[in-house]
Amino acid sequence: MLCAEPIYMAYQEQQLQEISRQFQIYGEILHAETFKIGHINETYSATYDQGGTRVRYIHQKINKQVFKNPVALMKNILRVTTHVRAKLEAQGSHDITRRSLVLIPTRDGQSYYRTCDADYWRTFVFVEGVQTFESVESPAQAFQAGRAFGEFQNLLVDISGERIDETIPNFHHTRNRFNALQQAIQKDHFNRAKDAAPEIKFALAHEHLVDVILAAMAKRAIPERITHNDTKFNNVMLDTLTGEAKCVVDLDTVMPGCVLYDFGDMVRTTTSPTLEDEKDLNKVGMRLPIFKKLAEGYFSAAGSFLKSAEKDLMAFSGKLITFEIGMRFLTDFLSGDTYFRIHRPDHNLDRCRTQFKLVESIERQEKAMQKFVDKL
Ligand code: GN1
Ligand code: MG
Repeated sequence: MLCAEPIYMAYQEQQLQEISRQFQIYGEILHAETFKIGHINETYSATYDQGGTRVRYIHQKINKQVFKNPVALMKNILRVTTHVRAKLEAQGSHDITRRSLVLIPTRDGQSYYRTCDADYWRTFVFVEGVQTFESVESPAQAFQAGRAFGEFQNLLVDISGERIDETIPNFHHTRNRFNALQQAIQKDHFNRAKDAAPEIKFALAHEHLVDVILAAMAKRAIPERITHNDTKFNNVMLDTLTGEAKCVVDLDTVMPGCVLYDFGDMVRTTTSPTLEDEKDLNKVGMRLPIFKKLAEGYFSAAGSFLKSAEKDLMAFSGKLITFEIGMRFLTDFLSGDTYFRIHRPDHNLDRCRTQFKLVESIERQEKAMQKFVDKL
């Protein structure tokens, strides 16, 4: 379960107070806490007193090393959340402010606030009565995760107008990710390749995976769609009482992509009982019953638009995306841990090992996984 851990707070309450004044929020911050969520942005939850009622908001500082164009990124998020909300309203859905993120505008009507240091901040309504989990605890949760992201993709199939901006170009370009790893191995700036010899060997031996989806997309057998691109299980908010998925969060990487990247990352983050950085590799593995529920949940929402070429690669996508993120962790380890926030030495290497162990587990069960999908 995700909790607000006051472990590290780069911004103190007073500074957050200053930032929060820029947004259309009434009342004063009573207290604020760091949210230990994600490896990239800085996130705080802040409690305000509004006329005697306590109300919470999320304040987030966008990592501008990773997101080079925060203005375009915020334009995407505003477009996507507005579109989703309008569709939910048209469908007569209830509980809409808990089913899609709500951006709070700044006092001058912008979706973000830019500080004098050129930092970009945004504010969301805090969705109450939901929980996020780092790993799946029941098949029902896997179903909910699949349904939530399937629904999200489905809500975006008809977004019209100009192409959504690519906030990080080639984000899931697995060939580029492989090349970046090769370069990091060659440079070996930090003399760490010797500590990761088996992982490097594993990665190089799996090069054949990296062009499969890219080739299908280049041939247009698989279409470009608007996808979430960071479908970790902890990006789904589940209702605390009913366990039903309410809302998907972390919309920074919503961009044109392939639905299989989303499904693959769900396989990666739901099917193993472990965390992404589990050190005991004996515990890491793809659980087929969980996979089945995930696929069922995803199909219940995405089945209406999926093409057979997409369906055919669903089990493969789990292996590919797990491999991709393993490569990214390994690249960052070899390059001095500059991208993913780490909390201990060798953290990125541990994360890579967990991913590669999961790739092996998927490899062993891929046929059974795809056989199940084929019947859906
Ligand atoms: C990063 O920050 P977070 O945890 O939401 C990364 C994802 C990775 C993920 C691995 C923009 O997401 O691509 O899958 O870590 N986001 C970016 O946990 O690189
Ligand atoms: Mg993210």
